[in-house]
Amino acid sequence: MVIALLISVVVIGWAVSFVSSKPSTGGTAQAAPTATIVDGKQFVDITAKAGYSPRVVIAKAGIPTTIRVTTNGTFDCSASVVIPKLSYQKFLQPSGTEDIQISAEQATGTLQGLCAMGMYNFQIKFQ
Ligand SMILES: [Cu+2]
Repeated sequence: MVIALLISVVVIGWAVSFVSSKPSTGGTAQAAPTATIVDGKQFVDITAKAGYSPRVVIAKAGIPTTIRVTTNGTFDCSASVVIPKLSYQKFLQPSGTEDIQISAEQATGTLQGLCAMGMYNFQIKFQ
């Protein structure tokens, strides 16, 4: 009796964890936009204005990538982009586009970009 109860608790616990973990992984993959790939080159579009959007982009690892940051009347500090892993730091024009080139070797793991003050951020997840 006790053993049967124990087994059912374990089975229910396993079923609950399986069911609850499945939508969360599927959910994040669907929610985050993916990078565009054209002729073997990858493009990640980020808009900088009062923060960054999208906040998370899923990209393919190991291929040359261009991060294209677009400003459009951006007078807040999201125009000053810092990408610590690339030792990249630049004040962008209030309106325009800035291409940040990443080599295939650099396109790995999670790349985080920040405003100069660190209050806004975006992530590119290479996978
Ligand atoms: Cu800031």
